[in-house]
Amino acid sequence: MTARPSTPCSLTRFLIEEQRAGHLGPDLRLLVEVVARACKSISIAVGKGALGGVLGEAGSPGAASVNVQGEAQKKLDVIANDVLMEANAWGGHLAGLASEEMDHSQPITDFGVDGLPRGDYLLLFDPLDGSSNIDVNVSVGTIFSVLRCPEGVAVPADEHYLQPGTEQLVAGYCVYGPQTTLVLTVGHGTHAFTLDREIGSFILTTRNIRIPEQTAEFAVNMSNQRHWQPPMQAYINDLLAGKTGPRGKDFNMRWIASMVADVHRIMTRGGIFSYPLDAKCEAKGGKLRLMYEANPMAFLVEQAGGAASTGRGRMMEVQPTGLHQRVPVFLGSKGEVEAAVGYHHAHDRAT
Ligand code: P6P
Repeated sequence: MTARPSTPCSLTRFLIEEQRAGHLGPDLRLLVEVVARACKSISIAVGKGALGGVLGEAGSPGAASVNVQGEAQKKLDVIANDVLMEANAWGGHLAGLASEEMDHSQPITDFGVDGLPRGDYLLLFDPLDGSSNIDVNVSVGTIFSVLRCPEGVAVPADEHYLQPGTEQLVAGYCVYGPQTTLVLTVGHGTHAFTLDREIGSFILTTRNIRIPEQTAEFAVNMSNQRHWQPPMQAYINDLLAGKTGPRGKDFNMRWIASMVADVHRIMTRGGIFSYPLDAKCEAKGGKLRLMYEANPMAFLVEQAGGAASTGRGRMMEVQPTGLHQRVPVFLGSKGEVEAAVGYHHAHDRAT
């Protein structure tokens, strides 16, 4: 008998297999499906660009809409946030959700859907990261993280979200680029699913992503160099010295200024991504947000054999103190992250 052609593995089938393997329960599986469906809708909106009237700033002329971060909101920021809110309003899998675009978290009871059961999970997301790139047609993405709602908490408030990254049950991002690709972990490896637009399904394209331990490629915004702390100055100077310096090899640099796109490159071919403390963001604790950017990316990277650090400690062990807390970020190829952390530890020992 000739072997049947292996049918592509859809996200749905993958999640059912993960459920059968005991890696997640039915409610969590359905929550991931809801988020993935929302990402498909966001992908369509992003793909329309100027044709969909979705480019540019949110709000009215002269009265731009600003989010809790103090950043001007793009129309697509608001659209993506609304899509994720609406998708989860009726699902019954959540106890609450939190978004980069909302000042505070929202318990599911605020959604006013009669008889909606309270789920066990807290969903955190950056609905459209890198949105400053939208108007110039550069890849952007959605980042999400799932925590368990603490036992006995009927109506979760911000403090119930303040769990270290090691408590995450699920993390993922969806990058809206030449392909729309969902990268997901439920705690058993990191896997990539590419959207087949003809059938409208995410199809498994890479099972068990492995990030190379070593790299010769770094991603940082070099225009901040004069604002960095001494260990970051020393680290990057040695990368730039290449073969002539202590690292003994030449390095390449990439910076897309869209975290999801930069991280996806690292998932694909290795590298180190960094947004360190600098004199401009030091007072705020950093540029990137811990709960819905750094922690989900850290979970995904660690599950792919990489590492994620604040420069002085494991990212996922940071005890959060605020829903929109910011942190310095080093993530990617494990050997290179360890090298960067080594510069920080050497500096701290010497001072
Ligand atoms: P800069 C996008 O605004 C973002 O939050 C990340 O996606 C990205 O890595 C970073 O900020 C880019 O920051 O200072 O280079 O514009």
